[in-house]
Amino acid sequence: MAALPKKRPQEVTLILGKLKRHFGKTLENASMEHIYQACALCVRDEIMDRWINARNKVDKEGKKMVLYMSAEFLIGRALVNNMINLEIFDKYKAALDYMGVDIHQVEQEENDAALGNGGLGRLAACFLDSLSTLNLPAMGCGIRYEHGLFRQRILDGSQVEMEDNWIETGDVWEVENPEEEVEIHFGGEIHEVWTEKGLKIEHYNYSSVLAVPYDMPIVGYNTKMPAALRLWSARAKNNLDMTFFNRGDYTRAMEERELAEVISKVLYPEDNHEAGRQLRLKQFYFFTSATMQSMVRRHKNLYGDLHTLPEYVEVQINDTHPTLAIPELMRILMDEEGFGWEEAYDVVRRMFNYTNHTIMSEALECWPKDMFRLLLPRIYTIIDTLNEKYCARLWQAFPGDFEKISSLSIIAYNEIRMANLCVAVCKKVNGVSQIHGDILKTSLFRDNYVMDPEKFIAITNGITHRRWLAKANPPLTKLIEKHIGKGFLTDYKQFDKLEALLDNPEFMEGFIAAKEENKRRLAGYVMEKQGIEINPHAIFDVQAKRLHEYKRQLLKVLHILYLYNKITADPASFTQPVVFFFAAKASPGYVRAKNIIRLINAVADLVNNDPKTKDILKVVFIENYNVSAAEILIPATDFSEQLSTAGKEASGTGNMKFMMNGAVTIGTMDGANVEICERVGRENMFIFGATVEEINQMQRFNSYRPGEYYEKDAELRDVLNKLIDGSLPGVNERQFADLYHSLIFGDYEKADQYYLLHDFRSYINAFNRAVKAYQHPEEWYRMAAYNTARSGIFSSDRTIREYNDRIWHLEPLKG
Ligand code: 26W
Repeated sequence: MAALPKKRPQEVTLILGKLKRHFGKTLENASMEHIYQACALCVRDEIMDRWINARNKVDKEGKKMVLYMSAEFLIGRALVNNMINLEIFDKYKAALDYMGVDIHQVEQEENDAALGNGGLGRLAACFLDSLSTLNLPAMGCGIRYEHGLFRQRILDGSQVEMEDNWIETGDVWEVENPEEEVEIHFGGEIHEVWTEKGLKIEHYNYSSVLAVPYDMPIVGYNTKMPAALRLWSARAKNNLDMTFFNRGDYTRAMEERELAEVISKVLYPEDNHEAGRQLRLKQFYFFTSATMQSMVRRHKNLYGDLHTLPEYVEVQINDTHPTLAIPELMRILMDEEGFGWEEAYDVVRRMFNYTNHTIMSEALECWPKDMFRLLLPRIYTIIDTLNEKYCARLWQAFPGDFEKISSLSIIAYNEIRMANLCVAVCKKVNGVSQIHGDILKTSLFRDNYVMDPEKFIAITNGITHRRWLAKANPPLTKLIEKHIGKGFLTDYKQFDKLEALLDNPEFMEGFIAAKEENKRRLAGYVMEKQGIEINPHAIFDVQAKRLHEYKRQLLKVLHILYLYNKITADPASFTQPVVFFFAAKASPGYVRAKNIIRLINAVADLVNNDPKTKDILKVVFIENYNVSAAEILIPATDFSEQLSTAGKEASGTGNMKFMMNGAVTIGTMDGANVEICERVGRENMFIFGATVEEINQMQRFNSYRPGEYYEKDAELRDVLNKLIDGSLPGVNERQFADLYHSLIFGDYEKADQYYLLHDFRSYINAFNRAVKAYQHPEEWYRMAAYNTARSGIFSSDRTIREYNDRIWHLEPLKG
C-alpha cells in the first residue's frame, strides 16, 4: 500500500461531517452509497453559493438569458464531472485515498441521469456545460422523468428492458421549488365571451395538473455562472378526491392523482420515430406550459412590462418537441394578460428559434387534429389562426399553387405538423452540421427557404471536451496538460498547439501509453461486467450509438461475417486481431432493430467460439450503453465506425468524441463526418460509400438494384446466405429471414433502403486500408494524435459561441 499522506486533507473532515449529520454514520459503518452521498453533498455545498450569487446578478443587472427547451437532457453522472469542473477533484481524491476509499468506486454508486434517448438529449447536456463555462445566463427546461431511458440487459442474445431508477441517487443534485409551482389545464371546452374590453376566451371544465420545478445546477469549468436545469414534475392538485372518497369509492378517489402523475412518469424510448401518442402530447404541453408560465411570472416580477420579453429572453427549441411553447405564450399573453393578437404575435416571433435534428420522415412530429383539439382546445384554436394567417402569406408567395401551400401549411390532412409551425414562426431555423443545413435548404424546407432565406442557418454540433476528454480520458488529459498547460480546457483553440507535438517523441510515447491504458481499462470493464476476456493488443473497433437501420450496424455485421468466411476458408488471409465492439439500445417497439441485436449476438457466438477465428476476431456487445459506458468505451477506441447512409445522420456527435480521444474514423460522407474530413484530410480518415448526390441520383432515377449485387458478388452472397442457412448458433433458421429479405427483395423502392449492399465493397476496402495503416504503429499513432489535435473545433464551446453570435446575442456574466 502506498504511504498515507501525512497531513489529513481538510475534505476528510467535510466528508466525515456529512456522514455523521446526514446518515448517522462513521466511516467504519458507512456503505459506499453513504460515502457517495456524503461527497455529493460536499460538492453541492461548493456550488450553491456561486449559483445563488450568479442568479441574483443576472436579475439585478437585467441580463438577457436563453431558455434551452428540450424534452430530453442526457446528463449522465454528475459527481466526478462536477469535481473536475470545480477543480477540486484532486483534493477529494486525496481525501478519499486518505480514508482508504477508491474514488472510482464511489463514482460508480451514482446512477446515470438518462433523461434522454441519444444524440439530441446528450447535445442538450453538452450545451448546458458550455453555456455555464462561457458564463452565459441560461436555463435548460425539460421534464423530470421519474424513470429515464430503460436499462438494457442481454438475455440469450436478446435485448430485455429493465426499469431505470435514476432518482434514487440523483436527487442530491436537485432543489425542489414548490413555491414556484404552476397549474396546467387539459381538456374542457372554450367559449367566446363578449366583455366591455372585447372578445374574451374562457375555458371551462378542464382538468388541472400541477407542475413543480426541480432545479439542478450545471457547473461549467471554473464558472461564475452555473446554469440551471429546471425539470418539471407532475403532481395532482388534490391528493385524494374527497367527494369520491366520502362515497366510499376509494379507487376513483385516487384516480385523479394517478392520471396527473403519470405525465412525468417515464421517458418515451423512441429515437427518431414518433408514434403520436396522447400521453406524449400531454408531456410536451405540460413542460412547455409550465416553462412559459414561469418565464412570464419572472418577467412580470422583475420588469413589469411583458412587451419587453424579447429583450430579456431567447428561447431555443430543441427539435419540435417543445413547439407548444409558441401557442402557449400566445395564449398567456392574450387570454391572461389582455394582449391583442398582433401585439402578442409581435412578442412571440422575436423570441423563438428552432433547431432541427433529423430529416427522417418517420421522426417528424405530426398530431392527429381531433386528439389534439380534445386535449388542448384553446391551443388548437390558436394554431388554427396561426395557420390561417400563415397560409395567407404563403398565398402571396406562391399564388394559386395549392399543392405547395398545403405542403407548407401547419394544419393539413387532419394533422398538425410541428416542424411547419416552427418554421412559420421562428426567427432562426438551424441544422446541426453543414451538410444537414444544406439538406434543410434544398429539400425538407426548400420552399420556406425561398421565402425567407435569411432564416436558415447551419451550426455544427459540438461536445463538451470537459466531460469527453478531461473526465473520460485522464491519462491523455494529463499528457496534454503537461505539454500545453490547462488553458485548452476553456479555450478549445489551444488544441491546435498539439499539432507541433506530433514530432515530439516524448509526447507520442505518452499518447500511445494513454491509449494502451484506456484499452486495458475497457478490457477490465468488459471482464468485470460481462465476464468476457479480450486481448488489449488487438485493434479496438467500436460502433456505439442507438440501434437504427440508417446507422447501419447491419453493414458492420455483414463485414464481420465476410471476415469469418475468409478466415475459415484461408486462415492466412486475415491475421490481424480485432475486437469488434457494439453498443446500442433499440427502441422496445422497433422489431427489426431488436433483431439486429439478436444477430450481433449470434455472430458473436459464431466467431468467438470457432477455433479458426477465436484468436483473431472477437465480437463484444456492450450491455446497457449509456453516458458512463461511453466514457470508458470511447477513449479505448482505435477505429471509430460512423457508417450511416449518406444524407441520413444529421450530424452525429459520437464521431466527434471518438476523434477527440484519438480514434480514427471509418465513415461515410454524412453529417459532421464531412467536417471531420475537412479538418484532418482524407489521408487521416477512411471514407467510403455513396455520397448524398449519388444516393439522390439513384433515388431520382429509381436505379438501385440491390439484387444485382447479390447476384454478381459471390462473397457478398455467401455472407447474406449465412443469415438464413442455419450457420448461426442458438437461433431458429427463420430468425433473420426478415433481415435477409429486407436487403434483397421487396419493391425496388423498398429493398435495401439504406444501401448496404451498394456500400459493402467500398466499406471492406476502407476497413482494409485502416488495418494496413494500423500495422505501421508510428504512422498510425501520428494519425490518431493528429485527429485529437484537430478536434478542438468540435468543442461545444465553439458551437455555443456560434449560437450566441448568430442567434441569441447574450452577454457573459462578469466576475
Ligand atoms: C420520438 C420522436 C423523436 C424524434 C426525433 C425522438 C427524438 C428525435 C431526435 C430529433 C433524434 C435525434 O436525436 N437526432 C440526432 O440529433 C443529434 C444532435 O443534433 C445528431 O447529432 C444526430 O445526427 C441526430 O440523429
